[in-house]
Amino acid sequence: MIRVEKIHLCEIQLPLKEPFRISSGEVSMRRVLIVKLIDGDGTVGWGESVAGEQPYYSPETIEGVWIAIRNFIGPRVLGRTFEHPRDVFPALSEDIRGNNMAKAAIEMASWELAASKQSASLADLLGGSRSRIATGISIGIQQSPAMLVEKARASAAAGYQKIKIKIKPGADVDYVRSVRDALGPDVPLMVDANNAYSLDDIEHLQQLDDFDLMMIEQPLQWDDIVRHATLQAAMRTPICLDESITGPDRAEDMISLGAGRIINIKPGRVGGLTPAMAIHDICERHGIPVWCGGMLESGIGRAHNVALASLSNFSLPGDVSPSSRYWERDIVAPEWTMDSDGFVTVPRNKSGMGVDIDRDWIDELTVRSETFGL
Ligand code: OSB
Ligand code: MG
Repeated sequence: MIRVEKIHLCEIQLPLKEPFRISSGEVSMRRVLIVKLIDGDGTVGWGESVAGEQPYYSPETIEGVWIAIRNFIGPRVLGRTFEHPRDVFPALSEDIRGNNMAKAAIEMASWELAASKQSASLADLLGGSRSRIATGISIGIQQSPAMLVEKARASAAAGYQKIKIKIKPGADVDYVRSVRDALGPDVPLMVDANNAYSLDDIEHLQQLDDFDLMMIEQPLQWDDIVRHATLQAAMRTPICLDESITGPDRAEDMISLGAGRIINIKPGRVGGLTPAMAIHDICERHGIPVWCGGMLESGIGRAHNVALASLSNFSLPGDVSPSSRYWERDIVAPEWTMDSDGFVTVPRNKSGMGVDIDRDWIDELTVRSETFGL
């Protein structure tokens, strides 16, 4: 049972080791909204919002999420008793449209709080069975095929089990061919276009079928399902949807329309862990493999992703790279690490998310904060 009495928000600014470029923009300073929920008995629950600074991935932004939590989402949980954290998402969603990233930050922190309260690991509370998560890397758009090849080669050598290449028109077929030629046929490769194409590009995209890619992620519009079905019918490479899958209904739409064969589940995009698990279950019933995506999360969001990815149908490597891939110093201890076989271990012997918060470091990184409560 949980009953939140206080919500603390803070924005931290974490510099990325190197800028991350996707088709819709670049980020070098990650502005992260951290949520701390405080229960009536003093237990805390941690979460983070995946919203970016600009609405270049989804309509939400860090500023908007802050306001949505303060004005609409926060008041739905404050002072209210929930028997189980699975009851939080329905309470946040009743009559509140969209705002998935704002909902997710509070929803995920509620699960973390509940896990801590019952001295269970978050992975155990979610019912995940894996002890370690197969890990892939997402490589941003590089200036030349040669630079991409260098990054991809280093990633394969580090043990990553999947290499995802960000693409856009002008940095696609030649770039992917260079990597495939350099790394050979056995390295698992995929691409992510973040909406950079339209159905006018069908013939161009068909060239990617030559490279034996695991999948092409979200080639068309961020909210499109129907056109992806047309594209999937014209391509051998499986389409994986990311941006378009905003909830369980969209997953069903993808499956029934044949708009894709794989889903990238990000709990932060779909409103939290409860809807993420619902999507997982739908896909499992339909034989659709899923994997856990990433949004350049700090160690807090990463903890949630790792716990979620321990569920059975997360059968493909996730974008859950270790802390050192992103940050000089993460905000959790121990930091997230990956072994040389490309696995991240699911923490089980600690209650809650399985890592400690480096509060001093968070305080140093904080640029603004706000507490509200009963
Ligand atoms: O499309 O998966 C994406 C990062 C920011 C916005 C969108 C995406 C990404 C990534 C990063 O691919 C994956 C990671 O966190 O390592
Ligand atoms: Mg993506």
